Amino acid sequence: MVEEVLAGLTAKPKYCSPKYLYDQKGSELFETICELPEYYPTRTEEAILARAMPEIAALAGEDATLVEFGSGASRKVRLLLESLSIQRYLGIDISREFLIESTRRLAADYPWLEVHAACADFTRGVALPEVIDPKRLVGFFPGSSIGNFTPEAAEGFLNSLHQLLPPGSGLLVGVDLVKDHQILEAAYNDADGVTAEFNLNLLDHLRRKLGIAFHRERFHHRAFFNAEESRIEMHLDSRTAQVLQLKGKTIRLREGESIHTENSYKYSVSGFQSLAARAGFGSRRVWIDDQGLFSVHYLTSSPGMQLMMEHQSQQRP
Ligand code: AVJ
Repeated sequence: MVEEVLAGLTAKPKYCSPKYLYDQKGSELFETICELPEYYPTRTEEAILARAMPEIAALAGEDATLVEFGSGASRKVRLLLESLSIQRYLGIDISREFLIESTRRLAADYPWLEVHAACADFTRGVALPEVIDPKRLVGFFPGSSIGNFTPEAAEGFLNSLHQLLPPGSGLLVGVDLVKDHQILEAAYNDADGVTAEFNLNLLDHLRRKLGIAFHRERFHHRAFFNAEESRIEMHLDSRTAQVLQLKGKTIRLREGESIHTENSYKYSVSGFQSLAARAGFGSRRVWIDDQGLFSVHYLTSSPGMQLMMEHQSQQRP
């Protein structure tokens, strides 16, 4: 963690991985963000999932293992567990206490469900714990968390999932869509300042974990849509010139200099489908809300096979 953070804070321009937003407090703040009126992704995705559930259940089939990447509070997965014939669930998250708490709750609420939890940073690659017999998996990657990766890294991540998922497996991914810039920017600059607090909490997290003496009032939250890159950028801007110390290294910030803390890429439906295709996935089905705010994709491995089957069925009289 020291090496990674130090590399980011001494780079030009400065950055810090968004995963450091998610300590216990950060995970809680994110849950609050999900309920904000400006933050449309969560409720929109939940509505899409609820409406698509019969179809998702049909696509997922019987006795697959459900694997959730970045499970957080494991709220959305409840929608799946209610409707799918799933006996086994694995939640993967970087925030340990949060993961344990939420998977415990799942286990209590669904007594028939075999629940596993893996505390891991899946951005560094994915492997499954040995208890998971990977016959057929349904991956669940909701919330447009995939938007935190650059498109290149997203492709790489999907590719590693593609190699992990045995044939017949599926991947259900939530992807936020490009839209009116005002709607996008409002979602990351809420009136109550919860997103600002979420961003600034990263400093508290680094202080606690690494002992960097941050004065959080010397920073402020800034988020905007970068149209060229099709992404929301979140930054912590330094209000003053300041010097920080980390493990004997000096980090200098100019007045107005920023630490780039998060990217949240926004895609078009076809843009995301071609990215998935480059990673080896076929797009089986996509659902979008009426206002075109958010998309949920059901991807399957072996797209070649898929195309062949569709072709054959078209040939039949
Ligand atoms: C969890 C990464 C999908 O990018 O919208 C919310 C995180 N950051 N508000 C997003 C986030 C600021 C969120 N993701």
